[in-house]
Amino acid sequence: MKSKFFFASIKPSKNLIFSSLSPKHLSFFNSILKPNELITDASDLPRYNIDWMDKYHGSATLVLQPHTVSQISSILSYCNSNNLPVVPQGGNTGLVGGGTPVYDELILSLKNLNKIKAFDSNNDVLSCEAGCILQDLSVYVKDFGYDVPLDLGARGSCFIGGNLATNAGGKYFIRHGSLRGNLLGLQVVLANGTVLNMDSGLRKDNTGYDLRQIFVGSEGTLGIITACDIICKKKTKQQKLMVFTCDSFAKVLALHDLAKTNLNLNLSAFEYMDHNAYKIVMENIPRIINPFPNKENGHFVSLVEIISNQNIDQIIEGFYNIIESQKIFKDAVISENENQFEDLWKIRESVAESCNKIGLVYKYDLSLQIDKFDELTNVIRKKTEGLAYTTGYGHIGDGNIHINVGVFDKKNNEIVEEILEPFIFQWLRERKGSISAEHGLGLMKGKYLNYCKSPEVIALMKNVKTMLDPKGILNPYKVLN
Ligand code: FAD
Ligand code: 2HG
Ligand code: ZN
Repeated sequence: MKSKFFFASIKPSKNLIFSSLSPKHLSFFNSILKPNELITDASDLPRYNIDWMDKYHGSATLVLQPHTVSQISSILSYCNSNNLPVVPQGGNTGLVGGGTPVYDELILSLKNLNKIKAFDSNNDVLSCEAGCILQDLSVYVKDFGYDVPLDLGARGSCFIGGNLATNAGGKYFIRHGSLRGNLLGLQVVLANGTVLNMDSGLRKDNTGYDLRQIFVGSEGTLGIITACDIICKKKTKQQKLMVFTCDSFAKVLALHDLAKTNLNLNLSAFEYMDHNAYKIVMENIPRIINPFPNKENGHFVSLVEIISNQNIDQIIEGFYNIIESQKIFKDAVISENENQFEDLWKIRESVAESCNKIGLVYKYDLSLQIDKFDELTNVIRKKTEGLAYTTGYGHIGDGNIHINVGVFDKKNNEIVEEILEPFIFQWLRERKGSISAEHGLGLMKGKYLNYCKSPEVIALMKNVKTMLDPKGILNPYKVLN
């Protein structure tokens, strides 16, 4: 019989070829790790076993926190020989249940592989270990006058290895493109302990298959990412954020179009929040100042970041005049200094945290034609009326919407999940969308992979998995479940 989570989803059945941790296994790990590299104390385990949303709960009794690649290689080689399943974990900020165990798989935390190795300003390349916190990398390259090609709300906790393992998107996709596109070198440890160094350090290197890329976005199911080389870009001298309210979603789309046409390479980010997303932030995050305190219901908020090395005010003025003459927006604010820039961004970045205050949140991170964003949000809102609070927000410039459905009363979690799944994935399939734009599949969406990949593609994915991890010890039950 299948067991259940404390919320509705059915757990995949336990794979019976896996061993459970025994004193013999523990003594092996003790022989290759120092005492402070193993966590077994019951009071320390929950923060590794429970995800950021408090939605996915594992029951690992051992967390390993090695400092070196050779320790990771020995750990994996041993786990592979002894059928011990392993969940790689970065900052544990993932939103699809990928970084926590489903049963008692052991957790391999990358937190001690946190050395920044070098920044090469001739080639614009940052070299670091996988456990570096994204924000630390950003601060480090800033001193050289550079930006890392990725930024997201979890920057203070997520690790670059986790970002690569999920191919995280974030707010600067328009400006920098994908993280995988900015990857130069990668070091990976395979399930059998083999260390792969794929770090030629060269910008151009067409020597056969690009094996680095199968590990990017593989969510810990094909190998453990231990180090990387990332291409960074020179900082632009000036940046400002314009925030607009619009009285219809059609006007948000018109604003987006005008921003692309008139700002061109000066457009760095374009994000939006519907009224519910804006409202829940204002009600739940006291440190945030509302720039539009008197707004009536029903408005949409767009954030437009502009960058330039010269005359940013002139660029902004030109753009503002065009959209004002076309009556695209109702109200607007423009950041005047670094603090205001950050405070305004904070509004958008606080939606996820605010939704957590409602109750259990069902998160849908979707790629879809942008003109369908609000339609889908309204369909979901109507279907769950009275049971949940629905927000629509996200990365308009990337065609990526986030719909968060926060259930008011936990007794209705199961009902809401049944209303939404697979309905939402079917709705997307009919419109050729993707069930995961940037968060990955994890435990949550592996079972719906066939909604956007053909049987032939899924079969090849399974073959790749079997070739690299024949016993399936790496992050079992995730992605291909
Ligand atoms: P974890 O959560 O620890 O792990 C994520 C997955 O990667 C798991 O499957 C894990 O097994 C695997 N993994 C981790 N490290 C490794 C490794 N070294 N080798 C192999 N596998 C590994 N995501 C976005 O894309 N865009 C956003 O804008 C965004 N904003 C967010 C805002 C908030 C407030 C929060 C809480 C999350 C947000 N996320 C966003 C989701 C999350 O931050 C990203 O998915 C992030 O990349 C996860 O990194 P992590 O280090 O926390 O990984
Ligand atoms: C964002 O863009 C993140 O804010 C989180 O990707 C989205 O919580 C979510 O659904
Ligand atoms: Zn996002």
